[in-house]
Amino acid sequence: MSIYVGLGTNMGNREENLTAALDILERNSILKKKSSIYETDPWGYEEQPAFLNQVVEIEVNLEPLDLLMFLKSIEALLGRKPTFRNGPRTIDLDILFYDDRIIVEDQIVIPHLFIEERAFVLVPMAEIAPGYKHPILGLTIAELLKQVDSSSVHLYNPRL
Ligand code: PH2
Ligand code: MG
Ligand code: MG
Repeated sequence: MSIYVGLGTNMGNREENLTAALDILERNSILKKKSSIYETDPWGYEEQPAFLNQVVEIEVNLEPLDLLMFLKSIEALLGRKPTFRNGPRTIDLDILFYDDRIIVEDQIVIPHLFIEERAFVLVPMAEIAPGYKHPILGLTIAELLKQVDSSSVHLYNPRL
């Protein structure tokens, strides 16, 4: 089983948001791999603070839609308020991939949209799963990463 979840945050104490989300995730699933934390320029809507992004691999006994509901409940618990598409958020938890499943429904789209354009997803995911093949595009994460500009994604070191 290979489920990849992307985490993003650019409001409040960003590090604490990641830690709190991973704590809850860890208590309800098996956390198999965890990327480093990256600080990334906002993508899609640029007039907002920089994000921290991370990707984890989990194992969990939930079907995609149930996993989505669970992730949304974590977002709500951590105080996420609705904003707008690509807008600022306390914490965002996205199912990037669920094994090699392809799901396109009103409530859920897997693989997550635009992964191939988002260095803030590809860089952290390449750290933990470079060989994972995108089930629609047929290219690995490492191959997709080569095709994007990742200059706006920096390893995060809070002591700098
Ligand atoms: N999430 C978005 C839109 N833009 N940009 C960065 N750098 N990181 C994100 O997590 C992010 C974004 C929508 O979820
Ligand atoms: Mg998102
Ligand atoms: Mg989301």
